[in-house]
Amino acid sequence: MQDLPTAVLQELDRANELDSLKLAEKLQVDEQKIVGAIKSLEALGDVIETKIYQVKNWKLTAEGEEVASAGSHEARVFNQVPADGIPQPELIKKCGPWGKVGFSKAMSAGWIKIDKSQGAPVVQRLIESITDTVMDHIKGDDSSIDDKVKAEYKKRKLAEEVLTKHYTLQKGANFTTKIEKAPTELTADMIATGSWKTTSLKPYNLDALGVETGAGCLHPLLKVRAEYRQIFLEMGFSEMTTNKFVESSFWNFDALFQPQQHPARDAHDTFFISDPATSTNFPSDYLERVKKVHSEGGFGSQGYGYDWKIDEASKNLLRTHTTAVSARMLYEVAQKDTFEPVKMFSIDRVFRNETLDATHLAEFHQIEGVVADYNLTLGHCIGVINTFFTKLGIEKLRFKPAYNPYTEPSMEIFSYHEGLQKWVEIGNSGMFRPEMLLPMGLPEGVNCIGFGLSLERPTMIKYKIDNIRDLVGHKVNLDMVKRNPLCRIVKA
Ligand code: FB9
Repeated sequence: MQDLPTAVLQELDRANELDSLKLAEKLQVDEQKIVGAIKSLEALGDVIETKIYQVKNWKLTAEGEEVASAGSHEARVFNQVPADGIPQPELIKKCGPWGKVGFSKAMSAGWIKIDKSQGAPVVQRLIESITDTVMDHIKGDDSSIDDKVKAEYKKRKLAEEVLTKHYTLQKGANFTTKIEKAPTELTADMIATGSWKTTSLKPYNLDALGVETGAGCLHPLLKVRAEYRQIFLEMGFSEMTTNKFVESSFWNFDALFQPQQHPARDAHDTFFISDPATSTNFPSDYLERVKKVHSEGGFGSQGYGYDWKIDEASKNLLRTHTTAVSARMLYEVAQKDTFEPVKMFSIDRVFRNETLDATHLAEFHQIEGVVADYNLTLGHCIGVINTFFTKLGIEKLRFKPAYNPYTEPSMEIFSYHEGLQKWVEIGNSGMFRPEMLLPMGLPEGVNCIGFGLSLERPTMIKYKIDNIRDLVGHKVNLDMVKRNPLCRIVKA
């Protein structure tokens, strides 16, 4: 069985001129296959000459097919009206989804009328019988339909005019019925025998798209995370280990001097774990110092003066911030024989039982930077944050006093958004309290600054995504993940 391109050439050799539609009928193949063969012959260069022409075809829609088989909507309504009439509500109930259109068309055609002389509306026939011209037209040859009538049927979505492309073929300057597949590569044999001198290699098709790799793709969040991670690394920060999504209330709250009555520790804001519900393995001496600083004070603090309970601190939860990881890491630093300054960062998922909306889910990725050293001040905190955001291309920052349970002073970070022409909050920061640092065992005089922001907010801005559900979750369009551009952050 010869291949289709060869069959086309032989037909052309006989006929001198061909039409793709007629040829498809003659060879009993789908016209698209003929078009494919024509394209491959065109690529051989001047074997054939082609011209494209368009044909407007009258094509019935699904509703048009239904009219062709069951009659027009108006005819079907008319046929439901008996000679002695029918109450209008009964007629509507008897008709299908086509009843409304059919009723109005039958009324405007003068086939039926509504008789209210007896009170309730009754539909009566105005003529004995009808001719269903619409069905005849739809079933028949469209060339007999007047353009105005065609426009009406298109408006009623019974049919549409579809443009189809077809080809006429003629013999080209290099016409031949024998296709020698042009070789696609230069072989050692060609070079050795010299046959390359007389062989015409198949020209490169530089317009051909590459074969799509089935490789995986990085989610936009992970692209932005990589850029932020790079900025921290450039600033000499090392990454904290953040693989514990389940954390104890002790490390998530108590170690941060967040009192046990704090509203954030309520189930309305925090996801508590039922199994395992509690943790019990805490450094006992450290735990006692935390208990004391909460209940009695110490380290220069008056404390909160409440009865601190181990049961509360033992409750397991999904960490509400990566500051829980910072607490663990700072405690590790404090256990070393001699204190060495550290710069640490984390970027990972945190979970909050919050009200969901277009930009907030019950989880997000927190970005956090922490620096611990002797004699750090709020000025250092502002300086580190300025450096971090300047590397992101954001220079106009403002700091506004704020409150966090574990930092004092605390500051919200604002940046001027040129597009919105206003200051927008881009993060939070502060100096960790001595009630947090000293019970850990960090030396007097060691201060610790911290700042944080989310990963989702900058990612949504970067990729112009308005609804967080288009970025994360089960409804995400995977094509977005596949096709979104590289994340290149302007680094200062
Ligand atoms: O990310 C936030 N906003 C933001 C960040 C970046 C951005 O664009 C990039 C610069 C180009 C645009 C916006 N925010 C913090 C501010 C708001 O979006 C806020 O509505 C949402 N916040 C989250 C928490 O909300 C419940 C963002 C998240 C957040 C808030 C605070 C911290 C971390 C994340 C913190 C902290 C902290 C403080 C002191 C010490 C250590 C950590």
